[in-house]
Amino acid sequence: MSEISRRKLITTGIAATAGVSGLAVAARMAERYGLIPPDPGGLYGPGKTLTYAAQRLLTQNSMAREFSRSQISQPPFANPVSSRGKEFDRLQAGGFADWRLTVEGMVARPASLSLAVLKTYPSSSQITQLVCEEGWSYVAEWIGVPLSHILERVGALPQARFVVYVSSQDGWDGSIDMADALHPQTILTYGMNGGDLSVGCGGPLRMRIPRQLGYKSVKFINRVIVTDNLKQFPAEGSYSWYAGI
Ligand SMILES: Nc1nc2c(c(=O)[nH]1)N[C@H]1C(S)=C(S)[C@@H](COP(=O)(O)O)O[C@H]1N2
Ligand SMILES: [Mo]
Repeated sequence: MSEISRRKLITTGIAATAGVSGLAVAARMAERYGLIPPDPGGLYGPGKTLTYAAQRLLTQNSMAREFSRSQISQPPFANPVSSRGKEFDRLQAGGFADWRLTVEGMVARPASLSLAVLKTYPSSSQITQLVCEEGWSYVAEWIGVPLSHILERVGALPQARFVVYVSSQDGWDGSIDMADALHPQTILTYGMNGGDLSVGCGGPLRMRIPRQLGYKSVKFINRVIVTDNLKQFPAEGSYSWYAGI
């Protein structure tokens, strides 16, 4: 589906549902409220475009459900992880003292942050459910730094539209738009269920985005890139780029 026809789909929809007279007004609304999803894989069909637009209109500021401590899954589910390579093993052997998170791209002050530094920033915790697209889920408590805090510290530029996060250990990357990047429940987690985030659960640092499916919560992240487009950043495997729940 071309960019033009995706735009037309949304603007026609807005004009019809909101009773907006004139497609030009609807087009301005779609632009203002960021309703046209990016098209990293070149395959963003009408269904997905409408899902994204509807979610953005209805749930821009909504919160993912939080659970009570007694609802935490026991024992916490963790997927087995394949080898993460020699460099990761070296960092792990050193207790991740040499590990760094780099923050780069459309930012005023690129940064390279140790775990110790991340832990001095304001922290946020959440008891939320991780939902895999394959049909299983678990509830856990995660603690970390809100991504919004990092973006503020490095001075994300106003033209920025997306945040890409990279797991150099196994090549599983993710990206989100600014609405999700700035959302208070989007956190870079270093702790889980009262302890450090184990390597088995994605340590030393894992993105947690409870408003989207589990595959957007990328484990072992060590690079964050702020950008205004996703052209060089393909979506997660064959999965849909936007996975709102
Ligand atoms: N780096 C990395 N992150 C990843 C994955 C992966 O294979 N590698 N799998 C994703 C998928 S599909 C899901 S459902 C969750 C699983 O999280 P868990 O291992 O805590 O159960 O992690 C996501 N994050
Ligand atoms: Mo998954």
